[in-house]
Amino acid sequence: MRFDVVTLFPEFVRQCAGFGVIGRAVERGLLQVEAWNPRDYAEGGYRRVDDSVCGGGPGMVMLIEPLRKALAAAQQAASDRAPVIYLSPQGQRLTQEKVKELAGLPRVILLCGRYEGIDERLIEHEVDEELSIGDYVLSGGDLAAAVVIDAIGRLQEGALGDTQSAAQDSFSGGLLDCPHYTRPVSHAFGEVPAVLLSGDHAAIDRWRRMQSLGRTWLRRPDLLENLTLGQDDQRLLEEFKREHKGRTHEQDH
Ligand code: 9D3
Repeated sequence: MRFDVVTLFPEFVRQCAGFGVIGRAVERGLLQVEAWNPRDYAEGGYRRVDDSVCGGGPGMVMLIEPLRKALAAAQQAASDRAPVIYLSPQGQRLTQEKVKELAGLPRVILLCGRYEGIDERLIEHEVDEELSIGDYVLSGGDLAAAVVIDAIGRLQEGALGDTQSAAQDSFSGGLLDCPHYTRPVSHAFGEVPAVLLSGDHAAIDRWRRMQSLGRTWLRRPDLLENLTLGQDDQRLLEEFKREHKGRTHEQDH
């Protein structure tokens, strides 16, 4: 899959694509990330990419022309026409469902704004879709683009090792992850739960499923509301609730 990112901070985007799972996917040729700087397409000695807001008010708005030219260059860099996604607070919220959908595309162009945003006419003419990464205020779309590349990139076939798996992801099953432990089994901070040392794989699977259900119930009841639990899951969750009662857990309610 190929990402072309239109950004005033191309070095930031390139750096982000150089680390960890995404860096390895790029090295293996599973993923390509290219950055296009609208400043390279700006006119005059000052290479202006922004101007004051029409109608008055604070801040600046990104000019149409440098962005239009940078987008055209990004489109022409590959043979097929790519959908243009504008990262913006006004967009649809990014979800794992949306991530999976986008992961099936051969290519997308990510358009990043700075300042107050970009001229609405460019959005109307060039943007296919607007996406937000959540209800908080960032200073620009560049970090959001890096989030999108990370979430989509790790789903590319072969990007994750065999020990990790996209199928096991928290949210993929609509539930939060179970707790994880490693050595030492005994530590001043506590013991590893005995079931995990039992060698009984069916019991371990049941315990993990129960923890996932229980933690989702405690921490993200909104996720549980969107699921219909099977009979086994309902029993596991009831068992968790019984064990939870009478116990106090600082981070839980
Ligand atoms: C203080 C400026 N705000 C006035 C109400 C508007 C505003 C403009 C530009 C708020 C944020 C931004 C920059 N944000 C993004 O470009 C952005 C973003 C975000 O802020 N939150 C979540 N997802 C995204 S995607 C792009």
